[in-house]
Amino acid sequence: MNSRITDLLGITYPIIQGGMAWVAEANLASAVSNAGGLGIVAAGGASAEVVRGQIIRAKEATDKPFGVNIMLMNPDADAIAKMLVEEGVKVVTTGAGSPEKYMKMWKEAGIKVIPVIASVALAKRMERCGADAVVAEGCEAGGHIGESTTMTLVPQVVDAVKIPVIAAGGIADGRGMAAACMLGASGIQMGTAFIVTDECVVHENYKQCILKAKDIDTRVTGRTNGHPVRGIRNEQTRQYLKLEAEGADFMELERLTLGGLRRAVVDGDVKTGSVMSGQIAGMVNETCTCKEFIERMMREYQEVVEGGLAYVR
Ligand code: TUI
Repeated sequence: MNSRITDLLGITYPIIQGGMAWVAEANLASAVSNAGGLGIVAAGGASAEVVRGQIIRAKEATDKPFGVNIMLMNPDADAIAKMLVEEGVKVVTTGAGSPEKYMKMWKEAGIKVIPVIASVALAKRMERCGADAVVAEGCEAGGHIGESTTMTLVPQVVDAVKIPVIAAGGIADGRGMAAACMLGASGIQMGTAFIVTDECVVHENYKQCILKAKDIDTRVTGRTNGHPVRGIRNEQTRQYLKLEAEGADFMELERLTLGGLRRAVVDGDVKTGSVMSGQIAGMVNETCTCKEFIERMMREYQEVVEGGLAYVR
C-alpha cells in the first residue's frame, strides 16, 4: 500500500510504532521495521549514551529504516538531539513539546522530522519550521495527552497543513486505520497494540493489564496540574485522582508517579506503577508477533475498504 508516508520514509506499510518510554527499545523497533512498518526507539527519560546503545542494537537487528522518538521534557534532550545526527538516524519523532530549536540541525543532516502534536496551532508551527509530516495524536492515546479526540483533531490538522498527517490515538485494527484514512490521514501510529506483541520486552504483568482491560478501564491523571497522562486504572490512579480532587499540591502528586513507569514496565508493579495505555486497550485482547499484527491490520484494512458501505450494514 503506497501513501505519502510510505514514500517519505521508504517503508512498506504506513504503520508507525509509537515512541513509548521504557517500552519502545531496540527489540520492538527492529521487529516493527522488519515487518514493513516504521519501528521507533524511544529516548523517554534516558541519557544520550543509553539511547545511543539502543540505536546501535536496532541497526544490528534491522537493515530497514527505523526512527527515534525524543520526549522533549528529557533534561538530556540537547545531547540526544546531537547524538541522533552522529548516529545517522533517518527519522526523528518528538513528543511533549516543540522541537523547533533542533530543526535546522536535523534538516541539514537530512533527517526526516515528524513531531507528534495535539493541536492545529502546533501542527502549523511545525510545518512552517520544516517538519516533513506530523503525527496528530488524539486524547484516546496513552501517556501524555492533549485535549482533542482523534476524530476531531485529524481532519482539522489535515485541513490546516499541506504536509502528510499520521493519525494516532485509539487505533488498533484495520477498521481504525481505514477510518483514519477517511479523515485524511496518510498513515497511522499505534502504541498500545504493540505493547502486547511477542517482541515487546515489557513485564508480563503490564501485558496482562492491557489484555484484560475493558473499554472503560483507563483514567487520566494530572488534568488539574497541566500534565494529563492516560493509563490503566489501578491503585496509583485511584490515589492520584482522590488527592487531586482534594486539591493536593503538585509535589505531593509527583511523589505518587515518580519512577512509576519504570516500576510498571521493568518491575511489573502494576498496582502502584504507571501502566500507561490508550483507551483502545479494551480491544487489544491477544498476543502475536509484530509481523502477524501488521499483516492482520493490512488484511482488515483491505476488507473494510473493498467492502465499502456494505461493511457497515
Ligand atoms: O509525548 C507523548 N506522550 C507521552 S510522553 C510521556 S513521558 C512521561 N512520563 C511520565 C510522566 C509524564 C510523561 C508519556 N507519554 N505524546 C505526544 C504528545 N505531545 N502528546 C501531546 C504532546 C504535546 C503537548 C504539548 C506536544 C507539544 C506540546 O506543546 C508544545 C509547545 O511548546 O507548545
